[in-house]
Parts: sequence; structure tokens; C-alpha cells
Amino acid sequence: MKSSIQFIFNNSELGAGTRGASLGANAILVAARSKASLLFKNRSIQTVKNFNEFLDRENTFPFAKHIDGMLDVFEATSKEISNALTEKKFPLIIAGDHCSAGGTIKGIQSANPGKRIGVVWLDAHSDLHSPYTSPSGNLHGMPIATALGVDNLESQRNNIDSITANSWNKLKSSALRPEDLVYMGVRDTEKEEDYLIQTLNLKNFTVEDVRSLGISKVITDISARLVSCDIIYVSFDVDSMDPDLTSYGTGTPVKGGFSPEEIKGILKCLLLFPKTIALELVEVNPCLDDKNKMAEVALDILEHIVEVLEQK
Ligand SMILES: [Mn+2]
Repeated sequence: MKSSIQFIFNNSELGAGTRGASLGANAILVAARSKASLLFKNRSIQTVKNFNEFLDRENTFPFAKHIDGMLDVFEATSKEISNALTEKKFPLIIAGDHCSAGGTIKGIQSANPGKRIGVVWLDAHSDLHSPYTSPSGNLHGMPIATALGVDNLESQRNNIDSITANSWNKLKSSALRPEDLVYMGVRDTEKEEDYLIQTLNLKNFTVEDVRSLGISKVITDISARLVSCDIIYVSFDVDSMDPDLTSYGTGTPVKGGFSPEEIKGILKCLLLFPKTIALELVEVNPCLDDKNKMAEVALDILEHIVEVLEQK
């Protein structure tokens, strides 16, 4: 399916608390060129318009930083992803911070009206906060809450103003049912998120689960869980990997993650699901790195992804 892969760079870092994730996709491109990789050879790259200039303005939304700009990010992202899917392409997205993935899910929804979407979210974090619960106000901790359409008022800690509330309601797609979400590698959550994981009965395959059960058993279980979904989106935050086995070139590294080899095995199986229609890699941050190491790890994984897709 070589011709149908569409690389999409989404260089937004509006949702991150640390600067530099907007350079992640280009850091991978640089790694590819310096290693004479064929990954991007003769392939077009679509670039989503970014709104990172909002970072140079005063933030007036302490519990959802730059949410005004994030509305633009979601709109631009959704349009680009929806267009690629409508053209029967497989979007292979390399994005900055993970928040824009909420826009990706919106785009998948708009290109597939009425279809039931399954999401496999590989991440150290559950990204379940809302402006009502976030301790940091960083939007990259909220994309899954936008997809599920949850506020989690039971765990409310912030009193938000009406502009934040209205903007938040616009970000929410509610495109995802809780039972159609599968986490992998989540190991750093806060109590507000734990509340949702428990009450919504969200499934997480921990690193230990994958090691003790084996990848194939876990994949069989995921396939069964998502049997009622029509299409599947895979979202891969590089912080799902162990920083000591990869690099600290990501915004919020957490020890105890997957190895790159485990990730390759997992992604291969997920990509071979006939229903999988898009994959996204996020949170490479060369500003936090030593000699672009995380981008090199990501490059190796992306080469594997393309190989699998070409054989699919
Ligand atoms: Mn993360």
C-alpha cells in the first residue's frame, strides 16, 4: 500500500509545558537525512498549519493554557486528517505535543460519520484531565478527555471562567466511547485521572502485563475488546518507552516503559489489524535531548512502521 501512506507533520506544541516539541518531526527528518534513511524518500509531507505564536502572547487561561489557539489547532488538524482519509490515504502523523491528537480523532470522526472509532493509546500518561481538574493547565494532559467528552466534575479542583468552559466544550468531540479505548504503558497518573479510569472502567495494559502475558495474547485481547469498532486509530507517545532505554528527549519522561523493540512488536500487530486506519507518533523534543537521540529511535520505529504498512 506504498502510495497510500501520507506523512503529516503537525508541529503544534501549544499544549506542552516545556518548549521544543514543535521541532520533533523535523528532528526526525534531520535524523533520516543524516543517516541516509529512505523513510521520506520520494514521499510528500503535508504540514498542518500551527498556531505556536500563541505562546508569544499572554496566556489568559490558567487552567487550559492557550485554549484559544488550541481551537485553531483542532480545526486545522481535523481538516488535514479528514482530507487524507477521504482521499483513501493512511495518515502517518508525526506531531509535537499530544494534545493535537484530540484534533486527529475529530478528523477521523468527520471523515467517517456514524462509524465507531477504537483508539489504542500508548503513553506513560492517561491524558484524562480537563480544565476543571488539571493541576498544570497544560492541554497535552487532556486529549483523551476531549475524545471521551468528559469534564470529571466529581474531581473538580479549578473554578474556570466561561470563556474557558465554552472553548473546552468546542474541543470535545465525544467521538470515543470508554469501552473503545485501550491504553498501553500508562504508569504516571493523578488521582483525578484514576477516578475516571476506575469509574469508566478504562483498560490499561501495563508494561508488566505485556511482558508477562506476551504481545500476542495482549493483541488478541485488544482485538476482542475493539471488535465492535469499525475503525482503529493508534496514538504513540514516545514517553511510553523507557527513557533509560531510549532518551530523555521528550517533555515528560517516566521510567519503567517499553523498549523500542517491544514497541516495534506491538505497533506491527496493531498496524496489521485490517481496521487500523491511522497512526500518530508524538512528543519527540530535540531541545531536551542529547545529539538527537530520541529522533533516531523514532526514525528506526517509523522505518519499521512503513515496512509493515507496505506489506499490508
Ligand atoms: Mn505522555
